[in-house]
Amino acid sequence: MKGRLTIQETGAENVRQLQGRRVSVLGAGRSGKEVARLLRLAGAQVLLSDVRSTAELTEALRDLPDDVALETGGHSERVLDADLIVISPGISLDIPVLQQAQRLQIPIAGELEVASWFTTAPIIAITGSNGKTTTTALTGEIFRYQYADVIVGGNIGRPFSGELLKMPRPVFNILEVSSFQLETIHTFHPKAAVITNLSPNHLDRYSDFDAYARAKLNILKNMTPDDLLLYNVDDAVLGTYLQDVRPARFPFSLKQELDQGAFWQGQTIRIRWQELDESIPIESMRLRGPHNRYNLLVAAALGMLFGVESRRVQQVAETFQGLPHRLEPVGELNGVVFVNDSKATTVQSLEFALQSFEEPIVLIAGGKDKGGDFHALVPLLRERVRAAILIGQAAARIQEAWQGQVPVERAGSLEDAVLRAFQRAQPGDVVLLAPACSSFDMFRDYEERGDQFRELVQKLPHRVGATS
Ligand code: UMA
Ligand code: ADP
Repeated sequence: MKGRLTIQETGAENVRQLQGRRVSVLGAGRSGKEVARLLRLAGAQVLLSDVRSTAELTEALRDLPDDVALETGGHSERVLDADLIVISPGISLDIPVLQQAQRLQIPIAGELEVASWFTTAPIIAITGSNGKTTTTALTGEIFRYQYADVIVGGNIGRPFSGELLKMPRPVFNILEVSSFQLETIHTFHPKAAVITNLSPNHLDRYSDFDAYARAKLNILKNMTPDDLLLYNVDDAVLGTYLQDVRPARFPFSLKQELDQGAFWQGQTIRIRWQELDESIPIESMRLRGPHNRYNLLVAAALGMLFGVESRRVQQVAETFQGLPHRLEPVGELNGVVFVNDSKATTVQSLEFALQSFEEPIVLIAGGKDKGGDFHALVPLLRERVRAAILIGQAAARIQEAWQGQVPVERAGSLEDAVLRAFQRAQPGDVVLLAPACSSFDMFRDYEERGDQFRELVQKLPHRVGATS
């Protein structure tokens, strides 16, 4: 028997150590399955353990390799019979079996950490409370125009492990990383890190905002002065957490011109960094809203810093249509436009969504409460929102915050909410689904919520007996 793995500084050493070692992987979702494969490839003996029953997991485990042992219906003591435990991001270090593992001093690493052992190509890691996925996707598009083998993965929905299995020798790794993933890194070392912004999120998992912010800032853990931190200098809260950081600081802003950093000058993106001084005119940008000006700015800055030609940025700005569930137009009926922003799961993202339209908005919000401050939005709501229709567990708390400021009503289901919103709307209005909450009280995830919204909008003409 080889004994416990001691995590070393270099990925190659860690990969070498995996040969013949017993590794328990917790969570048989997307991350767990892919990292199990990667571990097998490195010669580890893998046990994959999940709290869900075999029946529930049948579909998920269809293509699991035979030589991965499986435990379902809970994490037993078997998990502790390991030289390393690898966990999925959705699993908290506080669960009993992991507390026991910590007492027994069994090393624990997240999927992101383990995947990073398998590549020496530069990592560009993008985190923040909002805009991670869009910024990652835009950056990926810009890099892919120029470089053939670019991984775009991570929290974006494609585990890093799985992407490395498909592309073992990338030129760049562009990763969206979440606070959950950053809790369990040891050697994960980005060449460039982005923090898009910092506002309350996931307060159902963290004890307070500070704990959440600290998890995000763990992205800096192994970074050195040779690395770059791109950060939103307009975000005062973020600024308070960046007083003493090791990597070189690269600010970006929508509000001020910077001697060093990236900013907008009218319709031109300007990037200044050491000898680099690049102006990129953006004649038309398909993505709407001020938040997307941030997202493109960051993606452009990364492109310029890593040798992409500026015309690639222009091409992407003109063609990138955005991702599903992020300000996605899903239909129009009697002059009312319906927009699906199901991924707006925080108060801050709702704020940006409201700022993205000139037209009056009938808002559908609510869902599983993540502890956001709904009072903060009142001035903007009064300015932009004709009526708010509330759904889900958080409805009562939101109603309390908004009552008397804008017309508010409650709906028993999303279907009911769509109908009520349409009845409230006037031609020229936007019906916006931007929940400012997660979806898990009524849906599997934000995607299911957005998909149902799209379908309900498509069926609406039949329900109201109108023609579109
Ligand atoms: N499970 C256990 N034990 C537990 C808890 C869960 O076995 O105590 C099992 C579940 O039964 C399930 C599996 O763990 O089978 C799920 O693991 P997971 O929740 O980590 O889900 P994955 O499918 O691996 O997806 C994860 C990310 N999920 C979370 O962080 C919750 C995905 O981000 C990410 O896209 C994917 O890895 C690839 O990297 C989703 C997300 O909501 C989209 N992220 C949050 C966000 O963006 O705000 C952070
Ligand atoms: P994340 O991956 O961080 O959740 P997304 O790119 O998926 O971010 O966008 C989620 C929602 O957040 C969008 O629907 C939009 O309303 C909002 N959003 C996008 N970019 C930003 C940004 N830079 N700042 C604030 N809110 C944003």
